[in-house]
Amino acid sequence: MHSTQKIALSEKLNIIHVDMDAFYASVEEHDNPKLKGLPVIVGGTSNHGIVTTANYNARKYGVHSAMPIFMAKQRCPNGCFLPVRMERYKEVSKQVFNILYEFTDLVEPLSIDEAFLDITDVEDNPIKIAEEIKRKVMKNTGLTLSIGISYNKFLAKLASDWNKPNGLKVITENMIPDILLPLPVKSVYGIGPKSAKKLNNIGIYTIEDLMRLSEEFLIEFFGKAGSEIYNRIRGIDYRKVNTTRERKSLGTETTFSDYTKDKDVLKSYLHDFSLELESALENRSIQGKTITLKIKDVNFKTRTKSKTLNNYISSFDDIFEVAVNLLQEIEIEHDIRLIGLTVSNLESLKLEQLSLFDY
Ligand code: TTP
Ligand code: MG
Repeated sequence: MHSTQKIALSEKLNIIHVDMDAFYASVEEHDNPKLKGLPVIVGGTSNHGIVTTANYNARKYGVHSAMPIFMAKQRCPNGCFLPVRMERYKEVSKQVFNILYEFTDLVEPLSIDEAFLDITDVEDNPIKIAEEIKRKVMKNTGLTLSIGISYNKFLAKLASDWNKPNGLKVITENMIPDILLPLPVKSVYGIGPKSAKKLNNIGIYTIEDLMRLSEEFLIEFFGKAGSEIYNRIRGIDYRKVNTTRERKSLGTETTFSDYTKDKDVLKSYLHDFSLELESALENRSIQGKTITLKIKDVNFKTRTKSKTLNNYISSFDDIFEVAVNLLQEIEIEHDIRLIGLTVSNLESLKLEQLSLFDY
């Protein structure tokens, strides 16, 4: 599928939408391989609960999110009904988001298993990026996800939903009519089930029907959102990817006025850098796992040495200790004109905000 989707270089396919497949159920299947191949329904064993999600096998029986458990049991009596293990899903979610942040800082989390990425500044081909995300997520978590690529949020999200599970779909501008026109009105972001019903009542079922309506009519019908909907069904969506984290690394460096190869002098710079980095990390509520020392000698030869730790650090003591060890390991032949220290592989403590999306 991927190779046949040739994309013209001129087209800016800069938005990616990712969404984990049957997320809670897939985590359960992965953690307990005995569940493989069986219909798995997460939401508890009590008849009073509701289904959070069902794996694709259980969906064949008509089980879906938000359905009462008793009904799911009627439809799928042989299903494996499991309790919700939120802490575990959050942990996996964090692993996934950390992978996304390796590609760009421009990540907008939408829920525990879903995000937009703006890849405008990432050099690789968008399909390569998507394949790499899939590969890394599989490697680190054992799970699959679906990815949509396009030039705005609406279309990227539509694309990720296109061939779930484990999908990868690109929507380019020339595909717009074929893809959009037959869709039911409810697939337009901004048209909820109530509005969809109202539209159906006046004989509007598909985007093609919706296209016949004037912008004025849509504004009257939807209020302020009418204009956006008018544009959206024509493939226009100006919404930006709203990031929760600004950067991928934090670093600081200095060029000396007096070149030196005295390690004690260099160490005193690392001391100050470590202090600076500690407060920069604290201000941004982030911590890092990788420390990189950079030196440039009088011949402009640059060398870097990095250490990636098993756990995240943010304190002066920890950063300084790693920095000094790196300095000991690096061989210095000539005088140094520049020294720098960077923390990367950052994790936002703000990712805890994902709990906002708990259901
Ligand atoms: P979704 O991404 O909507 O669903 P999904 O990942 O289970 O399945 P797919 O994307 O392949 O269609 O939601 C992500 C998780 O959020 C889901 O695994 C469970 C939870 N959730 C609820 O708890 N209640 C709900 O009503 C929905 C829709 C999801
Ligand atoms: Mg999902």
